[in-house]
Amino acid sequence: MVHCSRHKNNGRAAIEYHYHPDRLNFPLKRVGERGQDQWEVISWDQALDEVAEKLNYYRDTFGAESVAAATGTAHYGDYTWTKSKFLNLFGSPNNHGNEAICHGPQTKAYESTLGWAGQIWLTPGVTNTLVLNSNQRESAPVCFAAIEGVKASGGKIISISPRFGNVSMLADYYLPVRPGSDGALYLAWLNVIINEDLYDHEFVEKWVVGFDELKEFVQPWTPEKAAEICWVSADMIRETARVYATNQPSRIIAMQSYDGQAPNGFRTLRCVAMLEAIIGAADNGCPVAGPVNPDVFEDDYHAERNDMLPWSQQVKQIGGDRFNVLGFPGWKLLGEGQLRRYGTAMYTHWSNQGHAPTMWRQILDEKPYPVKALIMTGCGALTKYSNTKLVLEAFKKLDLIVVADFFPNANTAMADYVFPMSDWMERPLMESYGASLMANVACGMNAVEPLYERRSDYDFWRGLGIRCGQEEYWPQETLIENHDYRVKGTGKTFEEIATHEKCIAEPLVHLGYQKINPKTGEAYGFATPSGKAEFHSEVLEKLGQDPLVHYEEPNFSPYSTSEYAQQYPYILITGCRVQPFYHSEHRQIRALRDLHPDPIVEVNPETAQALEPPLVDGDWAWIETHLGRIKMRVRVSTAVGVGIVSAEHNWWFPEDDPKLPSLYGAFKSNINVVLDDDPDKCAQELGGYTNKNAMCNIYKALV
Ligand SMILES: Nc1nc2c(c(=O)[nH]1)N[C@H]1C(S)=C(S)[C@@H](COP(=O)(O)OP(=O)(O)OC[C@H]3O[C@@H](n4cnc5c(=O)[nH]c(N)nc54)[C@H](O)[C@@H]3O)O[C@H]1N2
Ligand SMILES: Nc1nc2c(c(=O)[nH]1)N[C@H]1C(S)=C(S)[C@@H](COP(=O)(O)OP(=O)(O)OC[C@H]3O[C@@H](n4cnc5c(=O)[nH]c(N)nc54)[C@H](O)[C@@H]3O)O[C@H]1N2
Ligand SMILES: [Mo]
Repeated sequence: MVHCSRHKNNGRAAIEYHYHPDRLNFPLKRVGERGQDQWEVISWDQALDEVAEKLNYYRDTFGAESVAAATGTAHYGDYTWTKSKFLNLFGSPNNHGNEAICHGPQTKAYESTLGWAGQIWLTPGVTNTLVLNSNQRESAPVCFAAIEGVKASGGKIISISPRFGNVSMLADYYLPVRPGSDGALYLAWLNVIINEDLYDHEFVEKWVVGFDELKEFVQPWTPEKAAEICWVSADMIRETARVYATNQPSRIIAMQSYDGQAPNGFRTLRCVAMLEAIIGAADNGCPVAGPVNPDVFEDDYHAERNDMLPWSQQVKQIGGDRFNVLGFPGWKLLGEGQLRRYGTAMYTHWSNQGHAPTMWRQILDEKPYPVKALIMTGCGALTKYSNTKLVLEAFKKLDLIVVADFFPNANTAMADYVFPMSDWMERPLMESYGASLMANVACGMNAVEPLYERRSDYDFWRGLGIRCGQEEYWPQETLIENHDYRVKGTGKTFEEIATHEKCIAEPLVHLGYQKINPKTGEAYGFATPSGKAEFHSEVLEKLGQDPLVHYEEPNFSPYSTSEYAQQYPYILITGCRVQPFYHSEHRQIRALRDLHPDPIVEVNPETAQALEPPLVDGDWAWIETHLGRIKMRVRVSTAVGVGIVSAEHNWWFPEDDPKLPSLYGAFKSNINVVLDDDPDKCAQELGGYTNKNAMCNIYKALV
């Protein structure tokens, strides 16, 4: 329900997916050299026994922190908290994922400002003005339908994006912002809304900490100043700020366009949270959903057993001390207010991660301690992370790589053990986003029993857990028994909910911060340390981060690195979603691949014409940065502005050679091969690396 393409509603493709001849059906153990595609089929018991024996050995010899896990976006609710629970009980703080560049910056920006994650999806019927990037029809079709609803009922749509996409077509205002510069634009919106007195005085006086400081800070940020930085006219900035503030209720839904920006993503999203607050929209029109009541549902925060990992291990988290808003320090400080207000906090899976780019480097130099094993469930490390060749070098150095997945891919090709996972038709699903972005838990029964030896992520982590001394903590033998246990507070079984309501939903409470807590007789307030909306954030200050906001010129930009820009003159945005695919997935599903056979790079006609030789539609082109080059197929399109290049992400070719150095063509067309992840250039707060505002060269590929 959350990421709409995740459950692949295309019926024809679902059947193909389920019975696909390439599916992983049995556990595999590597027999030849790593990366040579030589395997032995073994039983689950043997595979789990052998992996657990090695993990126990690493823990006893090098410390539990020498075992790390990495995951990606959540498909199935049971792979998120199970991994965190295993790690917490095992003693390792090293949980890695995408949150430095996925929704982490947004989540943390809202948490630090308003106490809980902002909703990234649109609730139908509550909006007059919508501010969006441009691609929801591909990335979030349900949200797109709601956007169309807003439009149909006379609402205003402001699309801010360097790429004119399906949302821009509906827009009343289209702002072709320079990639990576949205922060400057929003500072100018704050300037206009404050100076033209368009803000909610009562809210600001009663509920905001740091308003005067912000007011002073944004004074130099006139629309004229922002216009020079953002490439959007001052008049347009002024007019859209007024529309946003006056044509209420208003929402800003930015999604990965800001999350994927370094160094500004987090700060830009702090501006967004402050804008929602000063116009009086905080917790109104539901940007702050809050969690599902933990008395009714055992949420992920509790299921993860975060109480079990001692501080002495937490401090060993890789990159957690440096990129501390996403690491343990920030998670714990933000959690204090949340526990007070809601009785629960954001779960670690998404909200507390180590820094993957730092981990690859630590695997190679073993400082300050060695990392021996990496377990990946739901993680395309060799497709999704920037600087992918470095990731491969790190893989080669690891003693043990374990991958649980549905299909063979570059990661399984480099693994020592591969576990076959059950798909969404075979697994009783409980999507517990109640612990993060939305106040509901979606439930659905499996349609069929798993084929062959496919099992769930719950089975995988529980299987390892009971072999690593955690038996007493995993009492429910099956996933469905565990679901029953977690929904016990509703007085129903999981199957009853999954068959009838299909959801455990909290009634949405508007202006919940104003409601009186019967236990104290005082208003609940926000889940921040002060109980107010914190423009000056106490948590950020304690973490040594900027407690307010500021804007920095991106590391790679026509302005900040003029020498680099001469060699790599085009601004590169990446990862604009396309409907048949979910990140690296579905390239082997004929029904879907036929819709979109090649990796596409979009180039403006003027840019394409000016190249020597010129690029025409259907050409293959090299995209090059200081890290090398990859090849994609050209679409000449006015959707992107002159000088901007938009490349798809996470491409590989299941039809290619599985062995090294090819690894299913993982280095041929994946834009991440040429994107930088240097920790010194990462965003200070969460360690985000840039995949929305890099620089590149592009030229015709003659072969
Ligand atoms: N089909 C499909 N759907 C998906 C996914 C998928 O892989 N496939 N992935 C899911 C996941 S995990 C995520 S995080 C979401 C992401 O969801 P979205 O954020 O909607 O992702 P994109 O499609 O990348 O859209 C980003 C938009 O931002 C624009 N953009 C790029 N750079 C900038 C910039 O600097 N400023 C501004 N203002 N705009 C910019 C791009 O032109 C693009 O239109 O999608 C989810 N949905
Ligand atoms: N250049 C660039 N790179 C990007 C992005 C971008 O916009 N531009 N977007 C980034 C973002 S926002 C994200 S979220 C990441 C996505 O990164 P990932 O989520 O890691 O996506 P994939 O690379 O598709 O790898 C996921 C793997 O997990 C498997 N899998 C899926 N669900 C499950 C499950 O429930 N259990 C198990 N065991 N396996 C499962 C899939 O088959 C697949 O092989 O990519 C990031 N990378
Ligand atoms: Mo994401």
